[in-house]
Amino acid sequence: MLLFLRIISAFLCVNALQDVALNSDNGVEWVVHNVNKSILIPAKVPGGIYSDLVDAQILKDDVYYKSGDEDYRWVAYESWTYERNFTVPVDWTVENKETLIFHGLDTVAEVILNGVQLSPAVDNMFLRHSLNVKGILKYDGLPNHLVVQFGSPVKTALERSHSWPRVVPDCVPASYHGECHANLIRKTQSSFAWDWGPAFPSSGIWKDVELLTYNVAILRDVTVQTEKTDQYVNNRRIWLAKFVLHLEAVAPHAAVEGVGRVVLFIADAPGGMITGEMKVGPTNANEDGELDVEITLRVSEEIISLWWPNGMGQQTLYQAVASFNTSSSSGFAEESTLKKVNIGFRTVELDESQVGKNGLTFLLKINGYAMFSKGSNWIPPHALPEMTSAVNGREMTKDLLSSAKEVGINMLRVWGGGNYESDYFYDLADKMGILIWHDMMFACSMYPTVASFLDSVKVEVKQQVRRLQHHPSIVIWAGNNENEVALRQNWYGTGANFSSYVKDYALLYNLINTTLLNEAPDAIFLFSSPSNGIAMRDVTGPIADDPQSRYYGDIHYYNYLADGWNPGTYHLCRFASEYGFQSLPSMETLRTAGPAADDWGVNKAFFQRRQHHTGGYQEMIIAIQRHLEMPSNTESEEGMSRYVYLTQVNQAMSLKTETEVYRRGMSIIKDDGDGQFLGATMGALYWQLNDIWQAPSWATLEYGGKWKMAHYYVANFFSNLMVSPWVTDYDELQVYLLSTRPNVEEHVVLDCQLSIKIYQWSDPCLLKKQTITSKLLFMYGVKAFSADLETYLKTSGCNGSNFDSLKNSCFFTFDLKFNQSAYESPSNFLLVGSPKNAIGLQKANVTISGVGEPFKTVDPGLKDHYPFSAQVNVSSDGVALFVWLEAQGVRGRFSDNGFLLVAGDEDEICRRSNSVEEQATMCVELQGHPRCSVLHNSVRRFTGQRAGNHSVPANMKSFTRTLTFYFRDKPEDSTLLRQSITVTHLLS
Ligand code: BMA
Repeated sequence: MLLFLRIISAFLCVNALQDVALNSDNGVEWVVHNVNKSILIPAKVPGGIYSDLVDAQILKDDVYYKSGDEDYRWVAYESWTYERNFTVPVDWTVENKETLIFHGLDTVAEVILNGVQLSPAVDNMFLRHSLNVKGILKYDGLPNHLVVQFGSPVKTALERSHSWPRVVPDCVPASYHGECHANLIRKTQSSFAWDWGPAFPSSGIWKDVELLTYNVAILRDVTVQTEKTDQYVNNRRIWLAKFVLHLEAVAPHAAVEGVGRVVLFIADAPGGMITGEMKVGPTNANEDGELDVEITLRVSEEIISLWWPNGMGQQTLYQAVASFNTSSSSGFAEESTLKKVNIGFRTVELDESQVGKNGLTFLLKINGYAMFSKGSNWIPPHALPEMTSAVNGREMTKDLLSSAKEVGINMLRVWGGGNYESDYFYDLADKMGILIWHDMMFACSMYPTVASFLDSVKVEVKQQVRRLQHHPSIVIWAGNNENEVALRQNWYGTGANFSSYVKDYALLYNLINTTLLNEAPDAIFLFSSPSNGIAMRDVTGPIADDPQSRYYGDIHYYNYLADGWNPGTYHLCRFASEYGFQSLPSMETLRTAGPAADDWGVNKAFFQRRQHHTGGYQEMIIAIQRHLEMPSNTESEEGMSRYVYLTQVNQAMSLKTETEVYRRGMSIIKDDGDGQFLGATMGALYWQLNDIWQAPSWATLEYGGKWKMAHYYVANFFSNLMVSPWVTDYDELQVYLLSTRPNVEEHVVLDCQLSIKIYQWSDPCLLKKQTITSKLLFMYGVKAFSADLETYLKTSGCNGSNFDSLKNSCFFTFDLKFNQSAYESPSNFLLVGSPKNAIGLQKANVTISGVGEPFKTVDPGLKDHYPFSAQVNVSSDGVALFVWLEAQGVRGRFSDNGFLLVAGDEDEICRRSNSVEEQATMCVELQGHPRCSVLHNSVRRFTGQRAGNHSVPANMKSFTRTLTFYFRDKPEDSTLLRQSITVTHLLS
């Protein structure tokens, strides 16, 4: 629990380093009360006021239940005081430093010990506060009384809006049902509400508290830069691991004497480790009481493996233990502190090279290899910060990150309106190979530049970067979310004072930039997302002419009015760091929010309140109507359930379409006619991975972790090798074979067979198949096939008197088989017409035909997350589209979902030979099957019978696909899954 471990050299010696936790799990009770003490209840530390009030049943339900966000808002307007008594058992008094350390206080507070107000002031939840208690702390078992008085965060922000210069926007849009002036307080910006989340402006001691006394200096943080050199020993390249041990001395300019050590455990090194040591002093700390000890280790490449992102190689981590021992010649007993970090050897570059007349690439290279960043955006997984901590948020964090890894995500952007996450989060990202693009916590706002605010931000950046820098997963830092584009495009009415806002903008983000680079000289820092990148900042200054330029840096792209299923809606860019579509979470998840029977309906107050994006429901309805049949009634539980399903189909299809545009864009360089080149797209991070509560949002994972349909689609469109078909705006069918595998492997060219299969909506059996032999190139895309769509449909046997009806009669599936057996890619499909216009699209009977007994999952990649699995058969007698299986009440997921179900070549329903006689006989058997109607004449000719008079054997009518269900928990009852699965498809 403590941030560092302690070794007391002269144990039981007084006058030495001591620390003790003051959390509630250490045997002493905290209480919390409001001002007049009408509420006085036990409290948890670390924790938060909403959780305390729920535990004490002052708030009757989970905060997300029904209208909790509205009913419980009073909590945010109160001032809350946390108190406890404690004793210090032995005489701890030391000559020098006695501090009370709060690792996180949310947010504006006064801390009072034994009646004395401690300093410095506390007003930033992202800071660790070390408060001097020397002369105030009582020893020898005497009672100490500790009080933390939080001011209402909402009122504090409001008060600052009166006393500080105005900084827009004043409030979040009314549709968020939020609070005002979040930008004036250093607190999770989305805690005052967002377009996907509720306002729960919390108060509390949300991280650990400890009491620490020492005489000379402690080791606070360790940063490490791994650097690949051009030096060789025995022909093997040398890496440097440059450690900086950040010491906190007892006082500014205090003299420090001692020894810093680093032990890096590498199994193949002689003795299993490499060590380094640095003698210090006596040396004086700086004016902040800090002293850095640098220790550089030389590591031959021979004994290490590189760290790679997910999908590019292994994530090899090495443990380093850094320690600092003060020397007894300083006049005090030795004090020793140590810290463990896992490090990885990898290089990161952001390649911004010239493309065309004006334009730069924006591509990450890891270990020298270009990578396509595939990922999403991370928001706080809960509105209450205490729920996301390393202790309470472990299970949730692991579940969400595992779900990201399983679908091929190799990068997450920790979005700037949320939090700096727990150490646990970044440890997992390191282990899973999920690169982190880290925004600093500023979003969708202008920010103050009053001195106290800037001072606090400087400390925030320094502390957070020192805490996080060693993680190999963190590769990019950005100053904020969308503040540059907001300023350039006058989102918040900054136009009239543009130059003064630009000045303030530069002041804040230059400060952040300098502070970051001071701590992490090799860090990649972007002022904002989106931005034109680093190189262009030298040209355009802090605010680019067009931060959304498609020729530079990253873009955010949203277009809710255009057709999301049409690739022509999207534009090539260098890197899309945000794009997305709303959908609703499952009925099962929505039910946990407690809607009453008459709350169901998108126009009902209950669901209106949860939709914070103005016009969101209507936008989804319009999008659905373009391609699917919208239920006439959304104002009932049944209507909502259909609407939920359709919103998820629309989100999945739109995200698939847009992401495939970016993936094909990797290998496209297209002259836009102006001498500038579009394309060379090297990243797609969709908005957003996870949800904060049960509400409509852009997330692909629901609150609680359940996969929406779109998340199953992510697994396909982020697969390393894939086939990507599309129709150009001049009606050419093009099929790309795409690879995001780096060229590090044995093969750079794979021989493969592309099968293009054409089906009619009226028939689950193949109409025509064409197989093409092609090559697939690693880290590239090749156009393997193109044809005029109209001609292709006609010559394939699709029916239709005009192009539109041709497009609506047939659809395509695509398979890729590799000669090299180690490689595989998922199938893909292409709907050239809209399902609702499809000619002959019929109602298929889709059933769950068998659910097997659960067995232990053996796949090494999945067994930690899903210990058990079971087989599930899905049968259909016709084409079924967007087949959606749900296991209600059982946590887990299917191996595939939301899929297109057609018969395979081998299915009996399609058993045919070239002989017309056999076809005719088959049709007699398959009476009623649509395919047979066209063969009636042949049937009569060869059998002398009318096709309609024969019965069909049951087993010939349908075809079956087997899926796996992966359980999150060990199944208690094997019948539960069987009973819980429901199936929905387009026309069911
Ligand atoms: C982006 C994000 C968020 C927002 C999302 C959806 O611009 O940065 O601010 O939630 O759009 O509107």
